[in-house]
Formats: sequence, C-alpha cells, structure tokens
Amino acid sequence: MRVDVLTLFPELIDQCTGFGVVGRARERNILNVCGWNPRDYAEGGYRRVDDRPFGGGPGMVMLIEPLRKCLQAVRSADTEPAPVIYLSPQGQPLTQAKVRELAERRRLILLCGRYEGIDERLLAAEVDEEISIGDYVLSGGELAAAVLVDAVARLQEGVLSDAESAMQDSFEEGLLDCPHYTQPAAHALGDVPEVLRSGNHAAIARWRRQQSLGRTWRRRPDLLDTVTLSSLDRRLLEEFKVQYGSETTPET
Ligand code: 9WO
Repeated sequence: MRVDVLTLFPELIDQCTGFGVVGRARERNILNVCGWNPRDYAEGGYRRVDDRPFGGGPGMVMLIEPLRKCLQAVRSADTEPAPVIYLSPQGQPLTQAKVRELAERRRLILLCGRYEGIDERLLAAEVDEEISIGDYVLSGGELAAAVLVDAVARLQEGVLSDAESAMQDSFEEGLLDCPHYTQPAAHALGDVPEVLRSGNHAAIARWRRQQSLGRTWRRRPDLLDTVTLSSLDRRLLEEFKVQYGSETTPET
C-alpha cells in the first residue's frame, strides 16, 4: 500500500509512522508513506501557504494554489489512482469498517490542514471524502492522518503475526478486547485470574470471550446493537451479568 500525505510537517508523519508495527511494515515495503509539503509548491520569496480569511475572524486559511500544485505532483508520482481524504473535525467518523474499506485500496492520498483550515474551493474540487477521528479540534490533521495510516497498515497482509491478528479479531467483530495479564502471577495489586494459569485452553478461550462480551456490555453497550451474537455468546453474557454485573474491577 502507498500512502501520500500532503502536510506542512512531513517529518511529523514520518516520525509518527516510523515505529513498531507500522515502522516494520515500512521497512519491509509492505507500506510506503510519502510526505509532500505544499510549501515546496508555493511561489514568492516567503513561499506563502496561507492568508487571512475573507470576512475577517481569527486564524489563517490555507491557499488553493500551493495545495493544488502539490496535489498535481502527488498524482503524477504514481499511476495508481487514489481517493483524496481530508482529515477534519467535519468529516465522517473513522470506524473499523471504514478502516477495512480503505485498507483494501492500493493507494491513499491524505490531505492535512493547518491553521483554521483550507479554502473551501480546493476542498470542493479535489477532496473525495472527509474523515474525523473524533469530535475535537487538533492543531492540524497530521495526527489524525497518522492514526488512519496505523489502522490501515495493521490490516495489510503480512504485517501482524497470527497471534496479533487474533488479538485484532475481537474489535474486528465489533467487541472490546478482554483484560490481559503477565508476570508476576501474584502481586499486591491482585492475582492473575486462575483460569489463565490453568492451561485449559478451552476454558481460557471461553473466559476471554466472556470478558470481551462483558466489557462491551458494560463500557460500550451501543456496540452490541451492531454485533451478531451466537447463542453461546448470549449465554456467556447473561452469565457475566449475573456473576459480575455490579463489579467494577476486572473479573476473576
Ligand atoms: C482552527 C481555528 C483557529 C481559530 C478559530 C477557529 C479555528 N478552527 C480551527 C480548525 O478547525 N483547524 C483545523 C485544524 C482545520 C483542519 C485541520 N485541523 C484539524 C484537523 N484539527 N483537528 C483536526 C481533526 C482531524 C480529524 N479528526 C479530528 C480532528
């Protein structure tokens, strides 16, 4: 997968996608992230990329032409067509379903705004879709772009190990993850649930599934409206409600 990112801070994107799973995907050329700076396409001595908003008001607005010229260079860099995605608080919420859809594309072009935003005429002419990672305003679109790159990278063939893929599954299904524990088994903060030390893999799988269901019910009941539960899932969840319904600590 190739991801081209238009940003005034390409080094920020490079850093945010240069470590861990995503960094290894880039090293292995499973993922190719290219930063493009519109300032390189701005004219004049100051290489202006922004100006004051018409109608007055605070902040500055990004100019059309540096972005348009930059986008032309990005498009010319590869014959693979790609959707242009603008990261903004006004976008559609990023969900795992949208991540799965975008992860199928061979190329994405991400547009990151700064200041108070981008001239609406550029957005209307060049942007295919707007995506938001949450209802808050950041200093720019770059961190949202890095979140999107991270999420789609994890779904690329060969990026996650089998175990990591299995971990991914619960959220892929729309459920929250179960609790995780490691050494030591006994600690002043509490002991590891006995079932996880039993070696009984069927019981462990059952406990983990029940915890995922129970956590989803407790923390994000809205997600259960969109998940198809098996009869066993429903039984596990009812058992969880009876056994742990009122507790707040991780269940033993
Ligand atoms: C800046 C500003 C300054 C003064 C008064 C109002 C203002 N609004 C903004 C603003 O919304 N700036 C945005 C910065 C313009 C688009 C790029 N920026 C951005 C993207 N902030 N937060 C996001 C974002 C992207 C995706 N998901 C959540 C937030």
